[in-house]
Amino acid sequence: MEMNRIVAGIAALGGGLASWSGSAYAELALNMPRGVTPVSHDIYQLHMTIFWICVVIGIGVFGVMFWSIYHHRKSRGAVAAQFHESTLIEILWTIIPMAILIAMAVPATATLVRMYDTRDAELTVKVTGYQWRWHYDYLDEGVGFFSTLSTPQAQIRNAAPKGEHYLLEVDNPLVVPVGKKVRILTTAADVIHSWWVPELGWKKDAIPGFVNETWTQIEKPGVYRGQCAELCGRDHGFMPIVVKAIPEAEFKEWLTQMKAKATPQTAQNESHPVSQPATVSGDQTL
Ligand SMILES: [Cu+2]
Repeated sequence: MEMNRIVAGIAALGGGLASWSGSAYAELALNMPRGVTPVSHDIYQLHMTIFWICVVIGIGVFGVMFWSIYHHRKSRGAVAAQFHESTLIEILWTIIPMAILIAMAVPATATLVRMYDTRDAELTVKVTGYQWRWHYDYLDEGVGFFSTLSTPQAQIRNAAPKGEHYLLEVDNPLVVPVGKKVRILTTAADVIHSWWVPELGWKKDAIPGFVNETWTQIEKPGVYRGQCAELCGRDHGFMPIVVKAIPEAEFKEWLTQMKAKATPQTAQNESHPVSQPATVSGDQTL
C-alpha cells in the first residue's frame, strides 16, 4: 500500500516534470547550444558523448550500490564478504577507470587540437577589450572600429519597456563572411575581459599584454550575440558582442565601404579611447 503510493507519487512527479520541460524548453535551455561552427559541433558532440558515459557509469555504480544495500541488508542476516587486498580486484578497479579516462581523453584532445589550429585562416580579426566596449581590427585590411552597447539608456533605467535584444545589441557588430575560416586574436587595453559568443562554441580571455589566438568558421548567415565573460569592472554587463555573419560577396562589399571611410572613422574613434559608461551614477569619475 505504502509502496504503491510512493510509486504513484514518483509517476506523478515524472509526468509533471515531462510536461514542464516540454513547455518551458524554449525559455529554459538546460543544455549547451549546438552552435554554428565546426568547432561548436565538435564541442557539443564531445559534451554529449561524455555526458552519456557519465550517465552509464552513474546508473551502473548506483545500481550496484542500491541493489547491494537492499539484498545484503542486516535484517536478512547478511554477512560481509572479505576480499581485502585482492590483487585481481585492485587491478580491475585501476585498469577500468583508466581505460574510461583514456577513451574520453582521445576525443577531448582531438577537439582541443582542432580548436587551436588556426592555420589557413582567410581573415584575421584582432579583438581588443576596453572598459567597457570592444574594438575590432581587420588586420591586413586597414579596417577597425569600436563596438559599443546600443541599448537606450531609458531601457536600462526602466523608463522604457525593454527591447528584444536588451543589453545584447551594439552600434557596430563584428561582420564576418560565412563559410570562411576567421582567425580571432584577443587582447585587452586595460583589464582582463573575455570574448564569448556561445554559438561559436568557445570563449577567449582578452588579457592586456597578451594575444590569445583562436578561430571560427560560421556555417550559416545570421546574427550571433554574446557578452564579456570576465568580470571587468562596473559596466562589465554592458559590453555585449554581436557577430553578423553574411555571405562572402556581401562581406567584400561591406569591407570596401569600410575601407573607403576607414581613415576618418578610425581617427574619430581613436580620439575617444575611453567609453562612456552605460550605467548612470551620481558621480561620473571617468
Ligand atoms: Cu569586459
